[in-house]
Amino acid sequence: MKILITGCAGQIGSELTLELRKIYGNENIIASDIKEASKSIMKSGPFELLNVLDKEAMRNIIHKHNISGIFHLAAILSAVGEKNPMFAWNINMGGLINVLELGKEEKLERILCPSSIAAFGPETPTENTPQETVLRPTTMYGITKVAGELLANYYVQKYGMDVRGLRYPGIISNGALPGGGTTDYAVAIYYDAIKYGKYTCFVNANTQLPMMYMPDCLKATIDLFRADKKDLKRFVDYNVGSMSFDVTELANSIKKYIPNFEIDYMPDYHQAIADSWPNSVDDSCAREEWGWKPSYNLDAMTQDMLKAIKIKLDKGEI
Ligand code: AKB
Repeated sequence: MKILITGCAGQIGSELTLELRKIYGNENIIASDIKEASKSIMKSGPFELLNVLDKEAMRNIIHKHNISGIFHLAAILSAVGEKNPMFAWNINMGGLINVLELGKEEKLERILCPSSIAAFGPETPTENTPQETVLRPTTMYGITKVAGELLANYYVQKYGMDVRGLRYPGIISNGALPGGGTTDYAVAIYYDAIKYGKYTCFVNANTQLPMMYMPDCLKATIDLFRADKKDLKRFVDYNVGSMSFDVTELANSIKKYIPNFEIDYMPDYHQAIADSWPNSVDDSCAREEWGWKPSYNLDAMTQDMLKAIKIKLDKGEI
Protein backbone atom coordinates (compact mmCIF):
# COMPACT_ATOMS: atom_id res chain seq x y z
CA MET A 1 0.00 0.00 0.00
CA LYS A 2 1.31 3.49 -0.88
CA ILE A 3 0.31 6.13 1.62
CA LEU A 4 0.23 9.94 1.51
CA ILE A 5 0.64 11.88 4.76
CA THR A 6 -0.46 15.51 4.87
CA GLY A 7 1.01 17.75 7.57
CA CYS A 8 4.16 15.57 7.90
CA ALA A 9 6.17 18.41 9.42
CA GLY A 10 3.84 18.80 12.41
CA GLN A 11 4.11 17.33 15.89
CA ILE A 12 2.39 14.03 15.06
CA GLY A 13 3.22 13.91 11.33
CA SER A 14 6.95 14.13 11.89
CA GLU A 15 6.98 10.98 14.04
CA LEU A 16 4.15 9.11 12.30
CA THR A 17 5.91 9.41 8.93
CA LEU A 18 9.07 7.72 10.24
CA GLU A 19 7.08 5.03 12.04
CA LEU A 20 5.03 4.23 8.94
CA ARG A 21 8.21 4.11 6.83
CA LYS A 22 9.51 1.39 9.18
CA ILE A 23 6.33 -0.64 8.67
CA TYR A 24 5.52 -0.11 4.98
CA GLY A 25 9.00 0.70 3.60
CA ASN A 26 10.49 4.16 3.04
CA GLU A 27 9.49 4.44 -0.60
CA ASN A 28 5.82 3.65 0.16
CA ILE A 29 5.21 6.57 2.52
CA ILE A 30 4.92 9.88 0.67
CA ALA A 31 5.33 12.73 3.14
CA SER A 32 3.82 16.12 2.31
CA ASP A 33 3.49 19.52 3.92
CA ILE A 34 3.23 23.16 2.95
CA LYS A 35 6.83 23.55 4.12
CA GLU A 36 9.90 21.31 4.13
CA ALA A 37 10.02 18.75 6.94
CA SER A 38 12.85 17.57 9.20
CA LYS A 39 16.08 16.22 7.67
CA SER A 40 15.17 12.69 8.73
CA ILE A 41 11.91 12.85 6.76
CA MET A 42 13.42 14.62 3.74
CA LYS A 43 16.26 12.09 3.54
CA SER A 44 14.48 8.83 4.30
CA GLY A 45 11.81 8.81 1.59
CA PRO A 46 9.66 10.74 -0.90
CA PHE A 47 8.46 14.24 0.02
CA GLU A 48 6.08 16.60 -1.82
CA LEU A 49 5.30 20.23 -1.09
CA LEU A 50 1.51 20.39 -0.82
CA ASN A 51 -1.09 22.95 0.17
CA VAL A 52 -4.10 20.82 1.17
CA LEU A 53 -6.43 23.48 -0.26
CA ASP A 54 -5.03 22.73 -3.75
CA LYS A 55 -7.12 19.73 -4.73
CA GLU A 56 -5.58 19.24 -8.19
CA ALA A 57 -2.05 19.31 -6.75
CA MET A 58 -3.14 16.61 -4.30
CA ARG A 59 -4.66 14.60 -7.16
CA ASN A 60 -1.38 14.85 -9.12
CA ILE A 61 0.53 13.47 -6.13
CA ILE A 62 -1.97 10.61 -5.80
CA HIS A 63 -1.45 9.75 -9.49
CA LYS A 64 2.32 10.26 -9.48
CA HIS A 65 2.86 7.91 -6.52
CA ASN A 66 -0.07 5.55 -7.06
CA ILE A 67 -1.44 6.40 -3.60
CA SER A 68 -4.15 4.19 -2.10
CA GLY A 69 -4.26 5.49 1.49
CA ILE A 70 -4.08 8.91 3.20
CA PHE A 71 -3.33 10.03 6.74
CA HIS A 72 -4.72 13.57 6.74
CA LEU A 73 -2.96 15.42 9.57
CA ALA A 74 -2.71 18.98 8.21
CA ALA A 75 -4.86 21.15 10.48
CA ILE A 76 -4.98 24.36 12.48
CA LEU A 77 -5.20 23.68 16.24
CA SER A 78 -7.37 25.25 18.92
CA ALA A 79 -5.37 28.24 20.16
CA VAL A 80 -4.39 29.52 16.70
CA GLY A 81 -7.95 28.76 15.58
CA GLU A 82 -9.37 31.09 18.26
CA LYS A 83 -7.02 33.87 17.13
CA ASN A 84 -8.09 33.42 13.52
CA PRO A 85 -11.34 31.42 13.29
CA MET A 86 -11.90 31.79 9.53
CA PHE A 87 -8.35 30.58 8.82
CA ALA A 88 -9.03 27.47 10.97
CA TRP A 89 -12.37 26.85 9.25
CA ASN A 90 -10.90 27.23 5.75
CA ILE A 91 -7.85 25.00 6.28
CA ASN A 92 -9.55 22.34 8.38
CA MET A 93 -12.73 21.98 6.34
CA GLY A 94 -11.18 22.80 2.94
CA GLY A 95 -8.37 20.28 3.42
CA LEU A 96 -10.70 17.56 4.67
CA ILE A 97 -13.27 17.92 1.89
CA ASN A 98 -10.47 17.74 -0.70
CA VAL A 99 -9.14 14.53 0.87
CA LEU A 100 -12.62 12.97 1.07
CA GLU A 101 -13.60 13.98 -2.46
CA LEU A 102 -10.33 12.67 -3.88
CA GLY A 103 -10.82 9.50 -1.85
CA LYS A 104 -14.15 9.02 -3.65
CA GLU A 105 -13.00 10.09 -7.12
CA GLU A 106 -9.72 8.18 -7.06
CA LYS A 107 -11.26 5.17 -5.25
CA LEU A 108 -8.73 5.20 -2.43
CA GLU A 109 -8.67 2.14 -0.21
CA ARG A 110 -8.52 3.88 3.18
CA ILE A 111 -8.31 7.34 4.78
CA LEU A 112 -7.53 8.30 8.37
CA CYS A 113 -8.47 11.80 9.52
CA PRO A 114 -8.13 12.50 13.24
CA SER A 115 -10.67 14.26 15.41
CA SER A 116 -9.96 15.56 18.91
CA ILE A 117 -11.31 15.99 22.44
CA ALA A 118 -12.02 19.52 21.14
CA ALA A 119 -15.19 18.03 19.58
CA PHE A 120 -16.62 18.16 23.12
CA GLY A 121 -17.85 21.30 24.81
CA PRO A 122 -18.91 22.71 28.17
CA GLU A 123 -22.23 20.84 28.11
CA THR A 124 -20.49 17.46 27.66
CA PRO A 125 -20.08 15.35 30.84
CA THR A 126 -16.49 16.02 31.96
CA GLU A 127 -15.57 12.78 33.75
CA ASN A 128 -15.11 9.63 31.70
CA THR A 129 -16.82 11.38 28.77
CA PRO A 130 -18.92 8.80 26.92
CA GLN A 131 -18.38 7.86 23.30
CA GLU A 132 -21.89 9.02 22.41
CA THR A 133 -22.55 12.38 24.03
CA VAL A 134 -23.29 16.07 23.51
CA LEU A 135 -21.02 17.56 20.81
CA ARG A 136 -21.44 21.31 21.13
CA PRO A 137 -17.91 22.79 21.16
CA THR A 138 -17.25 26.47 21.75
CA THR A 139 -14.03 26.77 19.72
CA MET A 140 -13.78 27.04 15.94
CA TYR A 141 -11.26 24.17 15.98
CA GLY A 142 -13.80 22.03 17.85
CA ILE A 143 -16.53 23.00 15.41
CA THR A 144 -14.34 21.85 12.50
CA LYS A 145 -13.72 18.58 14.35
CA VAL A 146 -17.44 17.87 14.85
CA ALA A 147 -18.20 18.89 11.26
CA GLY A 148 -15.25 16.74 10.15
CA GLU A 149 -16.58 13.69 11.99
CA LEU A 150 -20.01 14.17 10.45
CA LEU A 151 -18.54 14.68 7.00
CA ALA A 152 -16.28 11.64 7.23
CA ASN A 153 -19.21 9.55 8.41
CA TYR A 154 -21.26 10.84 5.47
CA TYR A 155 -18.65 9.49 3.03
CA VAL A 156 -18.64 6.14 4.86
CA GLN A 157 -22.44 5.86 4.76
CA LYS A 158 -23.19 7.36 1.36
CA TYR A 159 -20.25 6.14 -0.71
CA GLY A 160 -19.20 3.06 1.25
CA MET A 161 -15.72 4.52 1.77
CA ASP A 162 -13.31 3.35 4.45
CA VAL A 163 -12.65 6.52 6.49
CA ARG A 164 -11.40 6.20 10.07
CA GLY A 165 -10.75 8.65 12.86
CA LEU A 166 -9.97 8.97 16.55
CA ARG A 167 -10.40 11.80 19.02
CA TYR A 168 -6.87 12.70 20.08
CA PRO A 169 -6.33 13.96 23.62
CA GLY A 170 -3.42 16.38 24.19
CA ILE A 171 -0.34 14.75 22.67
CA ILE A 172 2.99 15.02 24.52
CA SER A 173 6.25 14.43 22.67
CA ASN A 174 9.91 15.36 22.49
CA GLY A 175 10.31 15.52 18.69
CA ALA A 176 8.78 18.37 16.70
CA LEU A 177 7.13 20.93 18.96
CA PRO A 178 3.34 21.19 18.88
CA GLY A 179 2.11 24.38 17.28
CA GLY A 180 -0.88 26.41 18.32
CA GLY A 181 -2.73 23.98 20.58
CA THR A 182 -4.16 24.50 24.06
CA THR A 183 -2.51 21.36 25.44
CA ASP A 184 0.95 22.64 24.37
CA TYR A 185 1.70 23.59 28.00
CA ALA A 186 2.12 19.89 28.79
CA VAL A 187 5.06 19.79 26.36
CA ALA A 188 6.55 23.22 27.08
CA ILE A 189 6.73 22.45 30.82
CA TYR A 190 9.27 19.66 30.21
CA TYR A 191 11.50 21.84 28.00
CA ASP A 192 11.48 24.70 30.49
CA ALA A 193 12.07 22.32 33.41
CA ILE A 194 15.26 21.08 31.73
CA LYS A 195 16.39 24.46 30.39
CA TYR A 196 15.47 26.84 33.24
CA GLY A 197 14.23 24.71 36.16
CA LYS A 198 10.94 26.65 36.13
CA TYR A 199 7.84 27.17 34.00
CA THR A 200 5.07 29.75 33.80
CA CYS A 201 1.87 27.96 32.81
CA PHE A 202 -0.88 29.59 30.72
CA VAL A 203 -3.64 27.54 32.40
CA ASN A 204 -4.25 27.27 36.14
CA ALA A 205 -2.99 24.60 38.54
CA ASN A 206 -6.17 22.52 38.64
CA THR A 207 -6.73 22.37 34.89
CA GLN A 208 -7.18 18.69 34.12
CA LEU A 209 -7.21 17.26 30.59
CA PRO A 210 -6.85 13.86 28.91
CA MET A 211 -3.29 13.45 27.57
CA MET A 212 -1.29 10.83 25.71
CA TYR A 213 2.42 10.21 25.13
CA MET A 214 3.57 10.09 21.51
CA PRO A 215 4.46 6.35 21.39
CA ASP A 216 0.86 5.58 22.42
CA CYS A 217 -0.47 8.14 19.93
CA LEU A 218 1.46 6.46 17.10
CA LYS A 219 0.22 3.05 18.22
CA ALA A 220 -3.42 4.18 18.39
CA THR A 221 -3.25 5.85 14.98
CA ILE A 222 -1.57 2.93 13.22
CA ASP A 223 -3.61 0.24 15.00
CA LEU A 224 -6.88 1.91 13.96
CA PHE A 225 -5.66 2.31 10.38
CA ARG A 226 -4.68 -1.36 10.22
CA ALA A 227 -7.67 -2.77 12.11
CA ASP A 228 -9.81 -5.32 10.32
CA LYS A 229 -12.76 -3.44 8.79
CA LYS A 230 -15.20 -6.10 9.90
CA ASP A 231 -14.34 -5.41 13.57
CA LEU A 232 -15.27 -1.72 13.34
CA LYS A 233 -18.73 -0.48 14.17
CA ARG A 234 -18.10 3.28 14.30
CA PHE A 235 -15.18 4.29 12.03
CA VAL A 236 -14.65 8.04 12.41
CA ASP A 237 -14.87 9.17 16.05
CA TYR A 238 -13.23 6.79 18.52
CA ASN A 239 -12.48 8.19 21.99
CA VAL A 240 -8.93 7.14 22.94
CA GLY A 241 -7.81 7.65 26.51
CA SER A 242 -4.45 7.13 28.10
CA MET A 243 -3.81 9.34 31.14
CA SER A 244 -5.47 12.32 32.71
CA PHE A 245 -3.84 14.77 35.12
CA ASP A 246 -4.02 18.35 36.27
CA VAL A 247 -1.07 20.75 36.07
CA THR A 248 -0.16 20.28 39.75
CA GLU A 249 0.12 16.53 39.23
CA LEU A 250 2.24 17.11 36.12
CA ALA A 251 4.55 19.50 38.00
CA ASN A 252 4.80 17.03 40.92
CA SER A 253 5.79 14.27 38.53
CA ILE A 254 8.60 16.49 37.19
CA LYS A 255 9.67 17.37 40.78
CA LYS A 256 10.33 13.67 41.44
CA TYR A 257 13.24 13.93 38.98
CA ILE A 258 14.06 17.67 39.24
CA PRO A 259 13.37 18.44 42.93
CA ASN A 260 14.03 22.18 42.57
CA PHE A 261 11.58 22.61 39.69
CA GLU A 262 9.25 25.59 40.19
CA ILE A 263 5.99 26.46 38.52
CA ASP A 264 3.84 29.55 38.52
CA TYR A 265 0.64 30.43 36.71
CA MET A 266 -0.49 33.19 34.36
CA PRO A 267 -3.75 31.91 32.86
CA ASP A 268 -4.69 33.60 29.57
CA TYR A 269 -7.17 32.93 26.74
CA HIS A 270 -6.14 29.23 26.70
CA GLN A 271 -7.95 28.76 30.04
CA ALA A 272 -11.45 29.10 28.59
CA ILE A 273 -10.62 26.59 25.86
CA ALA A 274 -9.19 24.06 28.34
CA ASP A 275 -12.19 24.55 30.66
CA SER A 276 -14.56 23.61 27.82
CA TRP A 277 -12.92 20.18 27.35
CA PRO A 278 -13.38 16.98 29.39
CA ASN A 279 -11.15 15.75 32.22
CA SER A 280 -11.07 12.15 31.00
CA VAL A 281 -12.70 10.00 28.29
CA ASP A 282 -14.35 6.59 28.14
CA ASP A 283 -12.53 4.71 25.39
CA SER A 284 -14.19 1.31 25.80
CA CYS A 285 -15.36 1.23 22.14
CA ALA A 286 -11.75 1.57 20.92
CA ARG A 287 -10.64 -1.08 23.41
CA GLU A 288 -13.39 -3.52 22.39
CA GLU A 289 -13.41 -2.98 18.62
CA TRP A 290 -9.73 -2.69 17.76
CA GLY A 291 -7.89 -3.63 20.94
CA TRP A 292 -6.73 -0.17 22.03
CA LYS A 293 -4.52 -0.28 25.15
CA PRO A 294 -2.09 2.50 26.15
CA SER A 295 1.31 1.72 27.65
CA TYR A 296 2.51 4.90 29.37
CA ASN A 297 1.47 6.52 32.64
CA LEU A 298 2.47 9.99 33.84
CA ASP A 299 5.71 9.07 35.62
CA ALA A 300 6.91 6.75 32.85
CA MET A 301 6.30 9.54 30.34
CA THR A 302 8.03 12.14 32.55
CA GLN A 303 11.18 10.03 32.87
CA ASP A 304 11.29 9.47 29.11
CA MET A 305 10.60 13.12 28.25
CA LEU A 306 13.23 14.52 30.62
CA LYS A 307 15.86 12.06 29.37
CA ALA A 308 15.18 12.84 25.70
CA ILE A 309 15.10 16.63 26.19
CA LYS A 310 18.33 16.55 28.23
CA ILE A 311 20.04 14.75 25.34
CA LYS A 312 18.78 17.44 22.93
CA LEU A 313 20.10 20.16 25.25
CA ASP A 314 23.51 18.47 25.56
CA LYS A 315 23.73 18.22 21.76
CA GLY A 316 22.93 21.93 21.44
CA GLU A 317 19.67 21.20 19.58
CA ILE A 318 17.55 23.32 21.91
C1 AKB B 1 -5.11 21.34 20.89
O1 AKB B 1 -4.77 21.62 22.04
O2 AKB B 1 -5.67 22.15 20.13
C2 AKB B 1 -4.85 19.94 20.39
C3 AKB B 1 -6.02 19.04 20.57
C4 AKB B 1 -6.43 18.63 21.94
O3 AKB B 1 -6.62 18.62 19.63
N1 AKB B 1 -3.70 19.40 21.04
